[in-house]
Amino acid sequence: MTKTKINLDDFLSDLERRTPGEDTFHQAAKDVLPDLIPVVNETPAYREAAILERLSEPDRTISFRVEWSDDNNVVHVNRGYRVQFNDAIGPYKGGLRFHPTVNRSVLKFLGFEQTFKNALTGLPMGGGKGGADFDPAGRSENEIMRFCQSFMQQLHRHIGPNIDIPAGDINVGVREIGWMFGEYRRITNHFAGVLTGKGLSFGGSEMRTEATGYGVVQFLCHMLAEHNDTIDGKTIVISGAGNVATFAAELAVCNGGKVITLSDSNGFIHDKNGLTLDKISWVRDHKKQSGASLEAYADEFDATWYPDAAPWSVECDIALPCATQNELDAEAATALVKNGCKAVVEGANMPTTRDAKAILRDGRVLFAPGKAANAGGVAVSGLEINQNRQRRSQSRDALAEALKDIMQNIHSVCADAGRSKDGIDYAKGANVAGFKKVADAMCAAGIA
Ligand code: NDP
Ligand code: 2IT
Repeated sequence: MTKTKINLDDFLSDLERRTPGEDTFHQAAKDVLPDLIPVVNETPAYREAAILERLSEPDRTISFRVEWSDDNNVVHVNRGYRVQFNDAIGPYKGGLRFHPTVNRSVLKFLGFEQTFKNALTGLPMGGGKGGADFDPAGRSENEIMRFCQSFMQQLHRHIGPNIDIPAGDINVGVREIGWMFGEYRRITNHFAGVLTGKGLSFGGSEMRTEATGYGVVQFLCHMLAEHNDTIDGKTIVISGAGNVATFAAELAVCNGGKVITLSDSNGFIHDKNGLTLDKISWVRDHKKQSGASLEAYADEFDATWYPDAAPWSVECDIALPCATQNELDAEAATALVKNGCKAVVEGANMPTTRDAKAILRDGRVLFAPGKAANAGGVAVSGLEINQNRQRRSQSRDALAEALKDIMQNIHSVCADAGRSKDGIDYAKGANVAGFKKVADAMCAAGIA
């Protein structure tokens, strides 16, 4: 029987009532649902199967205690999580984040976004996210390794190559994945493709490290081409100084862009001469030291350090927020519009606040949402899964080509679904295209 049409305000207030205090998750829902409700109301099969009610509740949220001892044998307790959001189109897939701001709400927003993102890649991956409120800043290598091992002692029972395949995210890179993979094998005696982002010598994929940042710039180039423009000679402001930011900077520079900022949780650097590949590589080496600040860049090169600030007031053509959620707010968006910024492409997940997005829209700034623009990372993770299943590695060239094809396809799928007489709404296009794939799979699976 067809249910009555969904009303956005009623739906959101019911969601808020059922999930008190989960502000970041509510924010993601408010971003996405206005694009999905018209689709659901027009599609009786989606209403009858209560697709939206089911998609706004994760399949399950697992949380566990992680105990570990520091170098002085002091015992610490953190909280670990895995949010298995939706497995309609494939095993749960998504990163693990270690950061003091991690909580259930943050991981639910990330798992929700991941579900649509993974659908956009065209690969069979469901959505999940996990992590812990552990802060690795200032911790020794041994302490971080012990934390990774303790975390896996809990997580291992919930994951598997056909169940849930985590990867990295903030503060979890190839080193941490190696420690977690080692612990998984120690506990289970299984060598299985249970994590992606592994080192190349034990089942990792070429191009995975570069994939997210490179994919962001590839998406940007397609978006500019769609609007008869190119990246060549453009001034680019980037936030973050980690995996996504530095590889986005690298490909932007290789394609003729002039990157003039990077940032971290302490502030940002403004390098008027522009970053070079050598300077980017210096940043990567420098940030490998636990808790290292980007401030040292200003001493090493001819650049200015701005403590406790984000780079959005620096004049630019293009802005790439690549650090964390809600880092680009209304004030930042106002400055970008005022300075003539033409495009904002999200490397991070939900870095742009809702108010900021409205300001960018009114200022006619092109906008690409993270679930489309940063999907290159999880896409190559999907290719790592395939290589692990076949026990064969593909060449770097083949994977670089595959990444390019996937990013081009994501761009055209989002552009087609977001096109109207007013131009292209990439955020709407990404939401609708990702949603339909998951919704159709949920309908096909029936109701238990
Ligand atoms: P990294 O840990 O490699 O780098 C994160 C960077 O962001 C660091 O420079 C860090 O500064 C900065 N940062 C983190 N939290 C804050 C904060 N609260 N305020 C200001 N700066 C902050 O992470 P990634 O580059 O992997 O991830 C960056 C973003 O990209 C995240 O939103 C992540 O979810 C997203 N993403 C990552 C993918 C991947 O493959 N890695 C794939 C798709 C999206 P500091 O060093 O001082 O902590
Ligand atoms: O947000 C993301 O897409 C990631 N952190 C990557 C997830 C993955 O499984 O590679």
